[in-house]
Amino acid sequence: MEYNPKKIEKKWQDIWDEKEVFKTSEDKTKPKFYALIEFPYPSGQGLHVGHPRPYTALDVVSRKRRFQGYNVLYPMGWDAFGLPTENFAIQHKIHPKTVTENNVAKFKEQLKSIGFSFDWSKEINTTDPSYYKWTQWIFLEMFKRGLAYKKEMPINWCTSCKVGLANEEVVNGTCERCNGEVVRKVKNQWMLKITEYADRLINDLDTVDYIERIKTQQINWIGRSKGMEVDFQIAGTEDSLRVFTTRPDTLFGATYMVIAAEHPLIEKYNDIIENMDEIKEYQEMAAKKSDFERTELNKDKTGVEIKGLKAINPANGKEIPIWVSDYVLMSYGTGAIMAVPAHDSRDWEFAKKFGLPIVEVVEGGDVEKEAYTDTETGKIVNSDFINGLEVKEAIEKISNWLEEKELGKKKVNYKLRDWVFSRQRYWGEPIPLIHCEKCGWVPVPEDELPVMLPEVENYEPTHNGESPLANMEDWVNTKCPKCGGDAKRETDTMPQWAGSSWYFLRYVDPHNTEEIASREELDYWLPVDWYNGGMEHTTLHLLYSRFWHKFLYDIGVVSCPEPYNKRTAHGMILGGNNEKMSKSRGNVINPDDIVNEYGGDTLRTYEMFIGDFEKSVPWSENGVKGCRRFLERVWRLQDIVVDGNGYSKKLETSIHKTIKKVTEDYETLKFNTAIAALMSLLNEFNDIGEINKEELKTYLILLNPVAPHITEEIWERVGLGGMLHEATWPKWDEDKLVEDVVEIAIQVNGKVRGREKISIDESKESVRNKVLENAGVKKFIGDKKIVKEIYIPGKIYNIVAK
Ligand code: ANZ
Ligand code: ZN
Repeated sequence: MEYNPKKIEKKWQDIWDEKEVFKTSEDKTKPKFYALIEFPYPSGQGLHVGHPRPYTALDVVSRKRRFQGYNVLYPMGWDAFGLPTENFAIQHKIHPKTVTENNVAKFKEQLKSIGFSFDWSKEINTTDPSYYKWTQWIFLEMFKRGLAYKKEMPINWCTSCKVGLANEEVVNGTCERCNGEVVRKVKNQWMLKITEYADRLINDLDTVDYIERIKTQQINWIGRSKGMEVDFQIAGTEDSLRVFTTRPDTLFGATYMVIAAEHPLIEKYNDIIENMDEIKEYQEMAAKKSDFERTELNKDKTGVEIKGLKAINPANGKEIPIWVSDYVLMSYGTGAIMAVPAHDSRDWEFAKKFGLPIVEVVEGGDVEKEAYTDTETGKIVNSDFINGLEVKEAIEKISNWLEEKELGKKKVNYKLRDWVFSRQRYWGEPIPLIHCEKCGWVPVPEDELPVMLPEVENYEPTHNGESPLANMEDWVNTKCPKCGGDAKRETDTMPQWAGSSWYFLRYVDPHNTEEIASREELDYWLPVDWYNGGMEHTTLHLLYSRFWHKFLYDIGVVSCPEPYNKRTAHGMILGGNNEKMSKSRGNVINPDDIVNEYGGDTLRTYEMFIGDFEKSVPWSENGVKGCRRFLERVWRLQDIVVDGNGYSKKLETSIHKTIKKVTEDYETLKFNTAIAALMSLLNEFNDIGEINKEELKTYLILLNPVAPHITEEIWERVGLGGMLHEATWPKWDEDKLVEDVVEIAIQVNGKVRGREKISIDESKESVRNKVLENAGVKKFIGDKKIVKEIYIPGKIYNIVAK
């Protein structure tokens, strides 16, 4: 029979489903393996070929671990709240819930056609009230402990989605979702104090096995910076201006100061400042720019000097001017800096542009040409009592001096900001709080959770930017749970990142109605053993979920401080011209087409064979065809199988080597080289012309994690006993990894002209290749024509040439 994936793939998917082959076992004495991939957002476009890459990778590992006796949890679910669904719903006038249901059904069907070994009994959906009840519960626990607070703050406002965005959702000054213009707007927002966890989020990276670039990105994102806060007196007042600096050693070189456009000092000295009009104008201009635009390094520096105010440098008592410029952000440090143009590049550019003095205080560069920023070499100069010291020593000495004089104190700052947790949109979890004039913000009582997302007529945001829930008077007006008086519900919803911040906990016990998950299940399954996802989630989702998990650890819900033991990342699959696949470029490949034409096993094999798993690679239809041909050749192994026990002498070494290679490569993301090894073993089988059942068994088990349907089918047809998924993983024998090697002599026209080492079982063709490449032999054959070759296996190779 021909290889026909259409027939066999559906058959095996149904058998696995019916027999619940991939359901986790209740037997908690077994070692566990919890494999996790980032659950998809069920978009209207359905799956694209990028999705199956990580899914197949951990499917391979999961299937292998099951053969090795592990109790494996490999779950799947839907991260289904969010803007695209809502926007689609608005456009097509379909309820977001219906849109989500349709999309989920489509995704699920697609995933099933690829044969992933998900335990579908653990399926979750973040938009289910039974799920978001617990998202709300966690939020309230944070609120009760002061980790959620409301704050007037400038937010990034997308003028087109009409929604506040987190900094992370603003890409190059535009909205990540719609590319619309983003402006700053002041709004009352719910915030989560992730900054309180900043140190632990850095320090605990030492306890987990994440690939290095993920650790580095997280550390940089949190941006811990050790420095000092120093007070500069404002001349003629009792006030002082506080700055944050990482280089107190350069204090003598501070020739001016800069404050952010929003700094309160401006308001306070309104009367004294001589050029208020000019400053107001500058403030208005700055308000239109995002933090990103303001801090862009190459951008031309702008600013205005504040006339009528001066500061006093505490080191030398000199009066220095104060400027306003947008290169200093209100949201970092104190919103003010001491400018040291000789040793800071931004200050240098600014000073050059506005003709401000540049005073060298660390030797080693030419500060008229550029800022000298090296802190490793060079001695302090022009700095009185710290002259002659190295930078590090000088920092230490002047810090102590400033602290003694009560002019400054040591301070650690973070780039990480608290998390803006409000959205003025419909399709999200309602924030379960009630506002009472008398009692303030009051949590909805636990037994009234979830606060259900009500049905609305219209889910477009209101033109004043409130969530559409604000229009529903029946829903908004309620009673205060504390005093019983009239009160109003919060109408903001949670951001898209909420549901994914704890989903890995729900998977272990998704139907629990009493708690997030039972303690027993949590203690057994957590932490996640292996989590694979995209690099684009390193600083957002991965950090947010570590934060939530740590909070749940602190309140005693989970027993481990970190959620994921190991984190890896896959590269992207690119479309034509090595570009990211996208609808707008028209280069998206639909996995359905590949499954239909070549089969799910071919798709899986190709996605694992396509190249280094961690790197981005272009899609190639020829590559797909090659993998299909490989599977056809595997299919034809049925024709050469013979009875027999144990591995034959001829194949023994190759088989043991392949077992070792495949076993190790699957665990180290080297799927491509594992498949290459299986291809080369297949060639050997075909060279020899027959294999016995034992050899076929081993081969099929090794290939099964990559191509599960075809291998099960061959197993059944040949009658290898039971079903393949019940088999155990083969072991290799270290002693059998080396082959017996012999040396043969090579004669040309009766005389020995060379020698070659070959293995005892090496095929004639392979020996011939070595012989003809042998330097001595080549030389003696020269231009002559080979007329005869006789090979006495393992002994001598005779060539007659004329
Ligand atoms: C004087 C100085 C001299 C500085 C020098 C640097 C080099 P990180 O490492 O990022 O924490 N700074 C402080 N607050 C700022 C704000 N709100 N907006 C823009 N820049 C700000 O960098 C800390 C340094 O960035 C601080 O140290 C300050 O400049 C600047 F040779 O103070 B420094
Ligand atoms: Zn009240």
